[in-house]
Amino acid sequence: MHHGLSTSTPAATVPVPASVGLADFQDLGHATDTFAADVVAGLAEPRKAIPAKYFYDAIGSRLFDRICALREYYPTRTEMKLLETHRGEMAKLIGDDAALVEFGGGSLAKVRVLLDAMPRLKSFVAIDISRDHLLDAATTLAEDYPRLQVAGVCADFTRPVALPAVARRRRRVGFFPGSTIGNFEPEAAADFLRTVAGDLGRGGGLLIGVDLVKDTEVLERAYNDADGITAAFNLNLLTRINRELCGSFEPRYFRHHACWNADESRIEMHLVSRRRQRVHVAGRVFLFDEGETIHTENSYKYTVDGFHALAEDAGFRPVRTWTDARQLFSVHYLEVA
Ligand code: AVJ
Repeated sequence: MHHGLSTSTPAATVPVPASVGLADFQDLGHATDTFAADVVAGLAEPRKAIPAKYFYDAIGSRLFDRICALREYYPTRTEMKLLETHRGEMAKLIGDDAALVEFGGGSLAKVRVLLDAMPRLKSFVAIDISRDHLLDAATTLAEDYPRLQVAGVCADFTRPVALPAVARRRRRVGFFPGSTIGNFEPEAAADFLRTVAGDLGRGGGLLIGVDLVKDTEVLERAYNDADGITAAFNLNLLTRINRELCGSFEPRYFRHHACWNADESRIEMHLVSRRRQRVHVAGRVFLFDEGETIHTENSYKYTVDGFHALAEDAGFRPVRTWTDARQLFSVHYLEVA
């Protein structure tokens, strides 16, 4: 079965192939690039900072895949194990009649664990800002699950998203794995959850992965791996700025730094200037003192109770929480209250 494909904006970089097995593909046109403006504004701040979402160019995405496979990086492996172990129970809570909606799907690898446990599920919607990646991943998924109606929406999922027809007049259950919620400031995390509750509507649910507060050594090792992959991931941001924004960064004059900030309950990543230097970006000049940093990421960690409080504050009711024996990671099923 094949419905018409609709694109609400002509922002396409690659045309949608006529024969893709998607029930629907929409581009809400949110993908307007603010990289230059965000970098220039962030470097002009007294405490220099660049949003973590800019790590993920093609090279950064590949480095992130390698991070996920590192011995030290426990979140991906632990979450996957939780999904595999408890998918039967998760499938019951989701329900075959629901439309499953993944926010920021990426490679759509994790949702396959759920789909394999739900052969009668009717519809799945993937929402992601990266149009070409989304189109690829969703098309492959549609081929692998021919009985499932698969739709894609290219959109910034932090904004309200009008869901496609396959998700209308159904109960909707969101899926937000990977502890991506940890990249939001707690206030913004609550705003995001409120927006998601609105997208899902009454009777909806949300299955969400959340990294937990734990031993400082375990946390810091996960962001300071012995192979230096996380360092390369962090430093790649400078290479990306050089390439895309006419930057003059010398990556060797910066070093990766990641540490646990207990007061804020977050891992912070920084790029530390090894010397006093000046750097050109997009026609502007920025001065760095020796030891001055660019703050590139916050990764907030929660306790189970702390996350429940946040979810409740944002209009969800915690229904079920799964954690591993070492309490490294948590997956929560929440209902729109
Ligand atoms: C994708 C945001 C969950 O915070 O652990 C991994 C990103 N940064 N190593 C995380 C990341 C450095 C990751 N999240």
